Formats: sequence, structure tokens, C-alpha cells
Amino acid sequence: MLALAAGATVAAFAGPTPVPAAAPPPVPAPAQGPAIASGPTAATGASGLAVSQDGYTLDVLAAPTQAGSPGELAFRVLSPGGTPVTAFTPTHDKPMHLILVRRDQSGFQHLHPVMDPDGTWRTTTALAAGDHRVFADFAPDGRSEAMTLGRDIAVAGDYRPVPLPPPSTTATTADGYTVTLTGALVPGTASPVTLSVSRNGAPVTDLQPYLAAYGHLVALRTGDLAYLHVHPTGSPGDGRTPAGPAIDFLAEVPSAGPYRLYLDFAHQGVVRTAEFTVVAASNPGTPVSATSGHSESSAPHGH
Ligand SMILES: [Cu+2]
Repeated sequence: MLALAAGATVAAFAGPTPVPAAAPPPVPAPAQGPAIASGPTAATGASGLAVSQDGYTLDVLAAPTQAGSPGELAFRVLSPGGTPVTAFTPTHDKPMHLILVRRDQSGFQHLHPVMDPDGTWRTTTALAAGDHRVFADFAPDGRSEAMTLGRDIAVAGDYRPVPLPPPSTTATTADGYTVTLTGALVPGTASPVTLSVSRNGAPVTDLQPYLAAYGHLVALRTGDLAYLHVHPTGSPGDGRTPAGPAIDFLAEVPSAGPYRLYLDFAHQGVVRTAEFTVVAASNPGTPVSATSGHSESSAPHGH
């Protein structure tokens, strides 16, 4: 994607460090545990907590190992039969969405790797020191719903964890955009959330389509990085969805407590990310946040 083009030009990956590929673990029966832990879960919307689900396994073949040094991230999705999946149904315009975030919820990246014919997905990225969560969000051919598998990768270096920023309804980007969040996250409910984009105080009304919408929102639960599916409620060209300043979503979170929201939006040819901390509360009257302040958007590390 556009914002990452610079990083992708970095040269030669010095040598993949293979991450041991575990044999696909047995698929837990849905009844064995809480739905949010095993993840299929239309009911809860939480996923990304397991490296293997419904027989599909995320097999990471190579990942950057040193802080700040661009390296290749390569992975496969193994099918229930153990062979790599090579056919995917695009969701949100792409056959594979790769989300990277450090376990402290900083350093969010949303990448679209390219697949080799044998089913190996590859991209290049640089990561800060620490443990990072890798999420692969995809729909294998023949399966109607997307699924998200996740696993950790370790990056050596001087790890300085970043505290979760306080809740805020406003986020700013480094280049002058302000995004305002309205709505409340109510556990177990498809909660309307609206994000409004302005720049230098003026509403932005010419957002560009990005991933079949005017914005793409990822929500990660603080504490375990459960990955929540968030759906835009309108799409470009449907005759009723304006190109900003407001972008409407339905977000369903499984439990009360803090979440980090990452909004990707495109304007004037550049994809930007605005981040928010939001506390979900069962009382629908509870405001999204009680404190002021703002969170800085982060460009992907190393760019
Ligand atoms: Cu994507």
C-alpha cells in the first residue's frame, strides 16, 4: 500500500530465520472453551487468538529478527490437510490482510503481502524491538467467512514498552489530520461508531476509497490482542455513502474494557492511520471515554 512503498524498497533480506513450523495442532471442539478463546465466533466477533483454527494454521517461515532492520516476513496458511492454501477469496478488496502490532499495541502496520504460486506470502517490513503479534485475515477459497489467525514473533533489541494511551475521542496524525470518534462500544452488540476526518480544522469530504470503503478499522482488545471484526456500513459508489468527513462502522466487541482502534483512511493518495483507545462498557449510556487528550498516529516503524 502507498504509505509503505518506501519501506518495500529496502534491499536484500539478509537471510530468513526460520520460525519452527509446528505441526497443526488439533482443532479444539467449540464446546471445549469459551467462544472468545477459540474464535470462530460470529457471536463474539473475537478472533486472532489462535495460531490454528478449524484446521487452518498460520505457518510463519521468516520474520525480521533485529530491531529496525528491514527483513522479509514470509508465511503460509496450511489447510486442514496440511498443504498450503493457494486460493483465497478476496475480502475488502484483498486476498490477504496482514496486521502487525507489538504486544503493547504500538507500531500498528496493515500490509498486503504478495503470494507465490506455492502459497507463500511475502512482504518486507521493519519492526521495533519486542514481541509482535502477526495477524493473517483471509478467507480460504470455499469458505464463506473470513478468519483471522495470529501468532507472535520476537524481535531482538532494546525493548521499551509503551503504555496504552489514555482513552480519547480525538486522534491526530503527524501531517495535520484530526479524527474524531463518536459512539459507544457495548459488549455483545453491533455498536455504531462514527469516525470523522478533518484537516487543519476543515472537514475532509473527498476521502478516497480504500479496501472497498472510505476507511478500514481494526480493533484489538487490550490484554490479549483479540482481533475484532469491524464492518463499514456503507461503501463508495452505493449512492448513499459520502466520501467523508464521517465514516460509519459497526463494531462488535465481546467484553467490557479497553480496546485500541486503528483507522486506516486514504486521502490525496496517501493512507494514514489514526489510533484511539476506547473503553467498552455494558451500560449503553457510558460515554466512549471520560478523559481528554489525544493519541498520536503512528507511521509504520522504520519508514
Ligand atoms: Cu488489508
